[in-house]
Order: sequence, then C-alpha cells, then structure tokens
Amino acid sequence: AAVEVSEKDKIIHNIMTQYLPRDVDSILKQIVNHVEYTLARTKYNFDEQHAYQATAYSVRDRLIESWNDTQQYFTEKDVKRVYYLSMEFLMGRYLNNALLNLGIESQYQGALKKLGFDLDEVEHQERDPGLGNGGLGRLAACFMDSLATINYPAWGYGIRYKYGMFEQRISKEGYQIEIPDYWLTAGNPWEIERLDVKYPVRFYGEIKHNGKHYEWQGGEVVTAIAYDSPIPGYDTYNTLNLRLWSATPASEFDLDSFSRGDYYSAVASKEAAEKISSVLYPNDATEAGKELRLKQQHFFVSATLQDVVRRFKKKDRPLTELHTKVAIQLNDTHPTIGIAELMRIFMDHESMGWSAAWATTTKVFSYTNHTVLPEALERWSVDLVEKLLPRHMQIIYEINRRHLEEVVKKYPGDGDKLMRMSIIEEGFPKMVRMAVLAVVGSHHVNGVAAIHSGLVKSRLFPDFYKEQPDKFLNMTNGVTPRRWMQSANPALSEVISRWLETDEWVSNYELCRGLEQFVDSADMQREFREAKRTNKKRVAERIKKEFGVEVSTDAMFDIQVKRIHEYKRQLMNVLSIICRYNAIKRMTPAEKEECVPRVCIIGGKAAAGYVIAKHIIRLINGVSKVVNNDKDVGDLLKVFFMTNYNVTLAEDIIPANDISQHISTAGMEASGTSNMKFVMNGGLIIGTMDGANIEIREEIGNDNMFIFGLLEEEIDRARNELKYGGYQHTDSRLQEAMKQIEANKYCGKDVSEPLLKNLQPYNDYYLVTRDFSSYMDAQARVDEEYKNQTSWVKKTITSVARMGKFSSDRTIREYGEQIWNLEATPFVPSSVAYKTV
Ligand code: 73E
Repeated sequence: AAVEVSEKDKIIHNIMTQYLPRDVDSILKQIVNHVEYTLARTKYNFDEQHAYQATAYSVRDRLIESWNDTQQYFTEKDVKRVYYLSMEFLMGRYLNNALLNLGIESQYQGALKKLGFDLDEVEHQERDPGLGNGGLGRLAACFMDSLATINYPAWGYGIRYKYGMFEQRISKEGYQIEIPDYWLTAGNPWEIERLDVKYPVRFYGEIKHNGKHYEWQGGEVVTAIAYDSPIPGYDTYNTLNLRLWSATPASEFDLDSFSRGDYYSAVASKEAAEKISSVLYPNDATEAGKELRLKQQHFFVSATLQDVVRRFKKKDRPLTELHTKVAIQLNDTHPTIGIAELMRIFMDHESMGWSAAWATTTKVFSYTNHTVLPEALERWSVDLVEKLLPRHMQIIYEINRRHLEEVVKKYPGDGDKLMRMSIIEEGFPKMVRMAVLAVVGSHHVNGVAAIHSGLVKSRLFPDFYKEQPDKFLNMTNGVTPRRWMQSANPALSEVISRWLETDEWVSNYELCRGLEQFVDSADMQREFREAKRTNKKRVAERIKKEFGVEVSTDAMFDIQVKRIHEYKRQLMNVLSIICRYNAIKRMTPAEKEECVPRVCIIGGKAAAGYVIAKHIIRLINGVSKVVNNDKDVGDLLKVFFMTNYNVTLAEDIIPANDISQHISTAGMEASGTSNMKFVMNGGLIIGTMDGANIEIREEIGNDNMFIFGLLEEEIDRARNELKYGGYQHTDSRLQEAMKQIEANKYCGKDVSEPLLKNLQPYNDYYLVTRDFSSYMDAQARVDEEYKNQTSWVKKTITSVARMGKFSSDRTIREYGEQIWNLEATPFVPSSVAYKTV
C-alpha cells in the first residue's frame, strides 16, 4: 500500500537524500566538524582526548540515524518487545565495539591517520564505564549486543550511576584501596540526555482510599530523567536502546518551607534526591539490606514501568493485552519490586480489578536467578518496605494471602509447607523474600547453567517446582564473540577467518566447527601459536611497565581474574603457588631444566567491606614480592596481582591465557562466563565440576580440560566430615605452605591469622583443604601436557572450534523462543515514510 507522505516529509527527504557517507574523507570531515562545532576547539590544534570525543560523536550520529529508523520501524510493525531490567550494565568501552559492529573500522582508521592520530591510541582515551560488579552486569551487556545482532525488538533499562564500580589501587604494603569512580569527568559522548522523558517516583507517604481505589500520597517525590545510549548490532542496521535513569529533584517545590523562610533546607532536601542514582553498590553476591538500595530498585523500576505502559497506551487497546506486546525480564531479584509496582499502576491508576491485574502481571514478568548462595538472596524487612513503599507492602501482603490460600486448599494442615512457600518470612524482624515474590509473579524462572538450574529447582524452590515444573527452565549463559574475540583478539580472529574463508563466524559461531578439520595442519598450529605469542607479548610489555619485571612469552601464562570471593577460592590458587615456589627451591639444576616456567596472574576486586577477601589480596601481593625477588627461582615462577580488573583489562589479558582457573567449590558458582571467554581465546581450563565448566567439558571433551575436585553431590557430606572431625588433610606441601604463612613469611599476622583460621577443618566451609591434593594433581597434569606444545595447541584449536554453544546469540535465541515469544524483526528500509518519497 502507498504510504501517505506529507509536504514537510518531502522537504526533509529532499535535503537529506542520503545518510552519512562512509568514505574516509567524509568521515574525516564529520570528525573535524565535531571538533569545531560540538567541542568548540580549533580544528588546527586538538589532542588525542578531543580526537576521541569528536570521533565518538561522529559515530553516535550514525547510530542515531539507524536508532531512529529502527524504533520507528518497530512501532509501525507493532512488534512485541522485551525489556531487560537490570541494576547493572557492565558495557565496557563503546568506540571499538561500535566501529566493528558498523563495519567501518578501517575507514575511521584512515580518517584519523590523515589527522595524525592512531585509532588504537584514540580508543584508549575512552573511560571504561563500570556500571556493574561482575558477571551479572557483563551478562546484561553481552545480551544487549546479541539482542541487537539477532534483530530482536528489545530495550535495556537500568540506572545511570554517577559513580560506577570503585577503582582499585594497591598500597605499598599490598592492601586494596578503593577510589571513587567518577566516570563522567570528561562527559559521555555515547548518551543522549532526554530532558523531556521524565517520570515522578514516590517514596514514603500514606495510603488513602477515595471510595473507588487506593491512592498513595505525600512522602517524597523525585524525578527520573532518561539517558539513552544506542546499541548497534553486528552486520545489521538494527540499533537498540539502553535507557538509564538519573534522579533529579521533582519540580514542584515545597512552597511551605519557602514561605517559612526555610530556603536553605528546602534546597538541601532537593539535593538529596540525586543521591538515589549516585553510586553503584559494590557487592557481588552478598546482600546488604540497605535502604538506599531498595530506593534505587524502586526508582528505576517505577520509571521503567511508567515508560513501558505509556508506550503501550499510545495504541488504543486494553491494558489486559499488555503481555501480547511486552515481556519483562528481571535480572535477578533486584527489579522484583516491579511486580507490586505494575499491580499498583494497574489498580490505582488504570482502575483494573485485582484478578485482571494479576492475570496480566504474571504473563508479563519472568525472572532469572543468578546465585544459590543464601547470603545473596535479597530479603527486605517488612518494616522498611512498609515505611518506604507502603502501598507496595499492602499489595505484597494481598499477593501472599491469595497465593497461600491456594497452598492451603491443596495441602490443608501442612504448616511447614506454608512457611516455606510464603513470601513473608515470619521472624524477628519479619522479612519479604524477594526471590519468592519473583517466582510467584513470573511465568518463567530460569537458572544460568544446567547444574545451577537443577539447584534452583531442588534447593531454592522445591515446593514451587513440584506445583509448576514447566515454569522452571535452564538458560545457559553465553558471551558475545564480537567483543570477546573479534575486538579483543584480532590476531586470532584473522587466523580463524582465513581458515574458514569467511568472517561470518562472528555472528554464527557454529561455523567455527569447520576449524576442526585442519587441526593436524602444521600451518594452522603455527598460526594459532603465533597469535598467542602476539597476545602474550602485549601482556608481557604491560607487566614490564607496571612491575618492572621481564617475563618470557615461552612461559605458561596462568590467569585467574574474577571478583575476589571465598567460594571462588583464590586462596587455593595462592596456596598452590606457594607450594610451587617451595618445590622450585628444592630442585636440582637438572630438575629445573625440566620445569615448565609459569607466569601466574591474579586479578579482581574485593567488596570494600569484605575483610577476608581483602586479606586474600594482601597475601597474593606478599607472595608476589617474595617469589619475584627470589634469585633461586629465576624465570621459573613469577606472580602478579593485576590491579583494577575491569572489562578493558579483561579484553587485554584474556587473549594471552594459556590456562585459566575456574576453581569454585562445586555447586557455588552459578555459571561463570569468563571460563567461556578464556577458551574461545585459545586457552585451556583448570576447573571444578561447577557452573558452565560442566557444559564446556561436554562440548569440548574431557581431554581438553583439567578437571579436579569433589562433585556437587559430595559437598554436604565432605563439609560434615571436615566439621565434625572425620577428615583432616595430610598433604605435606599444604602443611608446609600453611606453616610459612603462620610464620608471617608473606604477610603480617593481621592477615595470616584470620586466613589460617578459615583453613581449620571446622571452619573450611569452601573445602580448600579438602580439594587441595586433587587440585595439585591437576596442576601437575597441566605442567606435563604443556611440555608437548603440538598436542597443547591441538587441544586449543579443537576447543575454539567447539565453543559455539557459549555464544550469547544462542542464549538469547533460547530466551526469545522459550520465554519471551519474540520475533526477529530486521529493519526494512522501504517501510519508513520519508524513504519511500
Ligand atoms: O556465576 C556468576 C554468573 O555467571 C554469578 O555469580 C553472577 O552472575 C553471573 C551471570 O549469570 C552473580 N552475580 C550476582 N549474583 N550472581 C550478584 C548478586 C548481588 C549483587 C550483584 C551481583
């Protein structure tokens, strides 16, 4: 059908006959234009930082074109959208990712070269926005990339923190120091401030009934302002939106305080509003229960739901059909208050009755669980929720009453079951269990790896699983090959593309299976090794610069980078490094000849209040100092703690790994995602049967992994044996290492005493001493196999070829098909009005 085109559209079309041209000279002009008109700098003299800013603005311009077209297209087609609600989006740097996704890296390289800049150096000017803690936030970022690439209609929603994840420094003595991360100092060229997109969000206050429905009044109101960043997909015109909310004072001033002459305190109370989006809670997997965090949650969820409902209502149709156009994914329990908030909007603002409101709500939400650690399951005291969100507390009570009524009907007299299934935990104080609210209010609940999804059913929610088995699914995590291979590892990516004779594997990882047929080719083996050497050389230079220590690229690069947490067992890694050091000290020259040199790299942040985790960092730094300065050891062992691990550092060092460590106590790491990145970058894994390690092993084969340790089903028993005296380790190497720590060889007793205490049988909850011998055996196998470089590189080729399952494209397709019911909707140019003139 012909599209109606207005006179105004025709005029615009005639001026804007084509989109931003992509040739080198046009790009050069676009960059210089931004230097002059956006940055207001002289075009004859600008530095690398301004070159970065201007380049970023020029790339953003292109993204705005495709972003507008995509959004208009989705609206015209009236597609169903998914909204990914997450407290964290750990996006990493934008520029290189955008250039690769748009396929214009070489043109930008050319344009910047003409201006006297190196694209690589310009890219290094960008600050890494750290709006997340670790795996959960990075997963959200990988998902955005895959959603765009697959052409799913999707938006991300979160918080625009002023301060992201703290910057980690290490003191002279080896302790962690936290520095605030004010990442906006030089502005953020990727975002668009939408001063016109804003919503009021209320806290505290009272509930009134006006005869028809409840009204929530009084209290404090803040305004949420939208900041949008375009998300390009790979090799597609589709561009999605990440909308982050920032808190500002509500515009209605409290006239009372002004008329009382209380000018300063009235202004001050407005300032307090901004606190809400001020800082990311630096916790990975420990729940803090702080009022400000619940405020943050309600703040971004309320603004998001108002935005979603407004968008839906633009087309005239009943809100009971919301689920036909809207799917909302809860990234962990953090946005779960949204279930009560949507009910409130439906009933108090849209005059829906309870049944209709509940039926629709439960068709909209689905919930991803990311951890079974009891200390990480969010619970809010009833008192706090009642004070901060009185109407939501009422609604939660009513949800619970109706839910428990069903339970009683089916299981009369089973008080225990009722207690277990209740949203409210009866105790002193009474608590709201957010995970139970999420399960009751969602149509699907998923874990993030097969073993974890099993534990979600068997340990966390067995009663719910029994009632509704089909509600519970597994969605094994994945990572985007765009950022984690193509962008982070150009050397290896080129080799892969050359042998496959295509670069389509970047958005269709399964094509890498084609590498396997060449695994015996000496040429391919050489090229894989050369790519590895290139990456190791870069990291070796970095080490030289930061630590002043030379390391050989012939040494095995052994890497463990992730948040510091007892369950991830960095302590076990350091203990084994101490044992290796002791063994080297005892070696004869002939034995040293046979010994495989290792460079051990450990990195990661400890939550500021997590004392033991900080002690572990101090111990690593102590061991590093002793080992690296010991002349007897020479090149055979070097140990480095890499400061301030973040996405950018990960992109630099993951491609350099020969082996990486994923050694959590079985059953405790829900999935892990760096394990996937390390293997995709041509390394092997030493790890436990935990999280996604298990599925990686299934895909790449047991021969290509170094697996050790107890199985999940053996853990409870082993813990009891340790605790009640049936078991004590007898590993003399471990005894020696612990004695040295006790003698304060590596750190003072402020650190060594609490660490050793945690290794006592009755305290060793994470089973470090129990898994230790098995771990050392696996390490010995690693050393042995590394001696045969040909068989090693063959293992890495086979592994890279077989990792297709762990592309986040596969993960997102599963969510799209099994949970969200979405259709891929690639933009078709002819459908946009002004393009058809
Ligand atoms: O195993 C990882 C998982 O790969 C898990 O620990 C992590 O999520 C990753 C992605 O699925 C995770 N983070 C949190 N819980 N699980 C968490 C909890 C509270 C605050 C911030 C993050």
